Amino acid sequence: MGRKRRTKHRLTAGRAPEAAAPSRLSRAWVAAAVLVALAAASVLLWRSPSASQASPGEPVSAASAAAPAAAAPAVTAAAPEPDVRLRRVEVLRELSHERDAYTQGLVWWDGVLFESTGREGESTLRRLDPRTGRVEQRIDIPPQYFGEGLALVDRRLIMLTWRAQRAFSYDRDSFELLDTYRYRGEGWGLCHDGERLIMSDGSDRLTFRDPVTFEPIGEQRVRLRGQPLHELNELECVEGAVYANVWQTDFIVRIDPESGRVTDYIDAAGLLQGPDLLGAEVLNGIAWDPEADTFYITGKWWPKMFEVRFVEDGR
Ligand SMILES: [Ca+2]
Repeated sequence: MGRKRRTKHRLTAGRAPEAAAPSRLSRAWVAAAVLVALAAASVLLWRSPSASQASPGEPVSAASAAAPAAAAPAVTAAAPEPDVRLRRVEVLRELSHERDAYTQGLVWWDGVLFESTGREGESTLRRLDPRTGRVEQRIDIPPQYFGEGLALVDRRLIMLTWRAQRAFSYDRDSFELLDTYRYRGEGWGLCHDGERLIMSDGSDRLTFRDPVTFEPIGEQRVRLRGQPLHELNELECVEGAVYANVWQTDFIVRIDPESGRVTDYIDAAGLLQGPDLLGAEVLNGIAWDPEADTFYITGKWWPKMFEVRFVEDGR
């Protein structure tokens, strides 16, 4: 993957005024020490697991997949600002998830789940029974394409590809290919808020698109505590907000798409345990069931899917 790693959340201590009195200098050193501590916490919070150089298409070992869970305590230590709510996942139910599903997109609609999966030669579009996780319908995507995010617009399922700069539109019921759209850049996550499509590309940018023409109609940069939040991946539009899981972490953020501000920070670490981690890759896939007001969460090659709620973190 040719994408450059980005420097994230760099904090600079800044110089103390040269003519400052000793007491002011002391305060400056204390402030500098606090900033250094914050920077260290930020590095802990945002460091990638051992698979940091892997692309979304490269398998990651179970140990790597488990790494974000081990890093979870750093989140608490990072002490988010009061305006970012820290929440956790309450598991309501577990259901099975096909182990060959390298999940890239997940959408709930009228009692069914639609899922897109990735990797060249293995990408698929599926319909699942959310009561059991069983695959009820499936088509293969042409092998040269690496499937990515998925959104439903009326009767059309729109599926991104990672680097081919094409999105495919499929009939919701028959999975017949209806149309192909072209776009620039990478395709990661996609959701439909009822009026527009919202798309991520692995950066901190959300691009708004016309749901009929797929043309860009605006964009928003996402910030967590004032800092750019990169590697936004699978998306879910929920009542005016956008939920995104962040690539290579077990964290989900709730974003206000109008301001770009992260309002909620959800720790989803530890969903998979023990043998279920074997061969499993990162968390990816988030869908909202508006009837039950619950979320479905899974990951790449995860053997399970979880129906959950996001609740206040009482820790
Ligand atoms: Ca989704």
